[in-house]
Amino acid sequence: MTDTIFAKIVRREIPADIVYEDDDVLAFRDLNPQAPVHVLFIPKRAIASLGDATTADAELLGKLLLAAASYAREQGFEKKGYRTVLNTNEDGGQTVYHLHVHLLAGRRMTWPPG
Ligand code: DGP
Repeated sequence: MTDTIFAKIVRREIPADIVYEDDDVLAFRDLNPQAPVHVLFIPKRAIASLGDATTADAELLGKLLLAAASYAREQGFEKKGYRTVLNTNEDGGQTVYHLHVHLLAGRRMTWPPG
């Protein structure tokens, strides 16, 4: 897959407001926030899109979701709730082809999404 802005963030080649990191996952604030809290959880080992993930990535995908849930809990959003989103390819609204989970919190979300 081609290099992306998120791979550059993982390598610390460009700055980001990093809020969480472990061996496999990096999380940083979205540059264009759509909610009071808008954090992106990405695997350090890049996967372009959800459609490119395989069973070998199952644990990594689980870690992304659990990291997002853990951060939301720490930030006090467990009771009120929050939204996690994975945009996939063009119709899904994906613009950066390094798989990422959006965590949106701090306002009431609407459904259906735009
Ligand atoms: P998506 O549309 O699902 O591929 O989401 C990509 C998100 O990434 C979008 O909400 C804006 C954010 N974004 C794009 N470039 C940068 C960047 O350089 N830094 C940060 N922090 N976020 C970025």
